[in-house]
Amino acid sequence: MAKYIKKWVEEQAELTKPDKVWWMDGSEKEARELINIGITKEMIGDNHTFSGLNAKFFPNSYHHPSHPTDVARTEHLTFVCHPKKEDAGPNNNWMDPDEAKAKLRPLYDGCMKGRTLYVIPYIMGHPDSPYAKPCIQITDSVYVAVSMRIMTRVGPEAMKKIGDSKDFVKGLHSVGDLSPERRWIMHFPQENLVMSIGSGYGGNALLGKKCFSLRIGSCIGKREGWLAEHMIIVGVQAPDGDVKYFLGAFPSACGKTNLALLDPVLKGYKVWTLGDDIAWLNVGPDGRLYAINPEAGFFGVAPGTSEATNPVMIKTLKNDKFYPTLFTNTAVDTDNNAPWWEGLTEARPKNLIDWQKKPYDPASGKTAAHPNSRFTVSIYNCPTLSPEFDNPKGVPISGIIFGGRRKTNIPLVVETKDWEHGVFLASIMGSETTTAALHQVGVVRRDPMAMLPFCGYNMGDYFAHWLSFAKKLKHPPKIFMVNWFRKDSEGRFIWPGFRDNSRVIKWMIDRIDGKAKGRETMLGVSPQKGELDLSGLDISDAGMEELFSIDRESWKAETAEIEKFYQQFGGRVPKALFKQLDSLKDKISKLP
Ligand code: SAT
Ligand code: MN
Repeated sequence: MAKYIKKWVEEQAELTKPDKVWWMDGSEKEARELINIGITKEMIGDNHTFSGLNAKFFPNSYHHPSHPTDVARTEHLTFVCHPKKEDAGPNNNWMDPDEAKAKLRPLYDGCMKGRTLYVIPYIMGHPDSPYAKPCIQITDSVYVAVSMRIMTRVGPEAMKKIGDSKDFVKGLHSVGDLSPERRWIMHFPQENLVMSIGSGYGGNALLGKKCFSLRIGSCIGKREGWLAEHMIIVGVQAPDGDVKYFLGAFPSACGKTNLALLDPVLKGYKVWTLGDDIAWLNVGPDGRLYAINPEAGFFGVAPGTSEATNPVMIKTLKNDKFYPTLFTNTAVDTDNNAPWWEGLTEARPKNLIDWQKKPYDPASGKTAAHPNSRFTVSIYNCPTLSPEFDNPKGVPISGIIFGGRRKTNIPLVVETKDWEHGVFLASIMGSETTTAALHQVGVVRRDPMAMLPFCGYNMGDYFAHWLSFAKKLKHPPKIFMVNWFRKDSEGRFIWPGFRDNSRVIKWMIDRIDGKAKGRETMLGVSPQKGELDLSGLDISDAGMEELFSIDRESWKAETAEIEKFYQQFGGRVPKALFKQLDSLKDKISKLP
């Protein structure tokens, strides 16, 4: 066996002292054994890790209740440990690597006593892809082991790919005692290492996801000349059969997953799904930008997902092709043992147990499913999966869509002037907060490229890395900025959104094909009157105008905020972006 893998695993076992070490082979037979362990043996508090759900509603489906305090990513406990603090930037929590390890060591010492250590060999990306990365994760949770098999490609191929090399990404995970007091998610970019303890939640514990594919991945990409991005990948097929590939980056609560599985309202158009969360971008031999989705599954938010809002996802969840599908922290309808969440059906079932498996009392004022309850399902179960998904080369990208949730300022759609201008607008993108719990509602939170919590190094350097692609790309994709969330003076959404967003994508395709002329605006090219297909849509001319209106005073305030935002990065924001900002300010001052 590959000697460095063996050595690393032995060292971790010496530290964590499990009763047993289990090398995963990634087979379905093994997944069934692991599920069975979760149903009969492993516990989280008073609950078993898994319980079987009714296959009539969702085949191969299992319910998983998490520890009550372990329901989301914990950004304040997430650190990126570069030797120098400035390299982590203000966008990351930082700790000195030696100090971080000294802190973690005693927590890992003996943490797997009485438990099984699962070794998960996995590949991010297709095994034959030149852009794929082989990795090894260790965990002591069957939930994590089974989830990794859905979300990544687990199996001996990863070991083969690593061979006798030292060069593989390492992840050490333990649920520890699940206490937020002893919970840490620490990244060591110099060693391609993640150490995570105290949480079993997706983004904290499935280390192939945000930890590796984005934080560590962005650092590797910086060194190797590629980009690890928080983006969906879709192919959009026009009535003539031509398929163009798009990337899309949106902060949370902007309908990213719905766009990845869109059923277009426009006749003859079809969306092919390649990814709903992460894209790795490389310049291909032909000078075009190529994207692969390093993952192999969806870890999606359940509440709000229904036949009406996302019929393709419901079909995905009802597909029995890939075993199994997990429902984490949803409620369960006890009359038929089916998972349920707010929004799945209009009427709430009579007899529910909540996400902690306690009888649900609607009078409590709480939701039955946790607001961040999730499903974990294989992408191979998706009926709109692109035939190109397993193409090791990835897909060539024609357009990149950046968006946010903004009631003012950002128009429905603009095409940026060129790569640099596109990077500028992406670097200032933001979203208005939607939940009162953490932030003031309606405040713009800047989230460049939707990467703020996921860029593993100083964001100023990240912008420079993005800009460097201008020279490398012979045929750069067009960069678009969209906003589905403009509101009128009475606070109502002007644009219908959802399936109607395909109208905007059609215009992008027309621009790429040179079929739409567009008109110049302060922010870039927007559709001329008549260029957006509005057939069958009830929207007034005044409404359409409002969707694209640019107001001088609120843009003045916006540029002042952008300047403050840039200044945080301690002089690392490239001059080219300050120049772009100056030129924007100049245009604003000339507005009527
Ligand atoms: O687990 S993920 O990080 O993908 C989901 C989330 O919490 O954002
Ligand atoms: Mn995400």
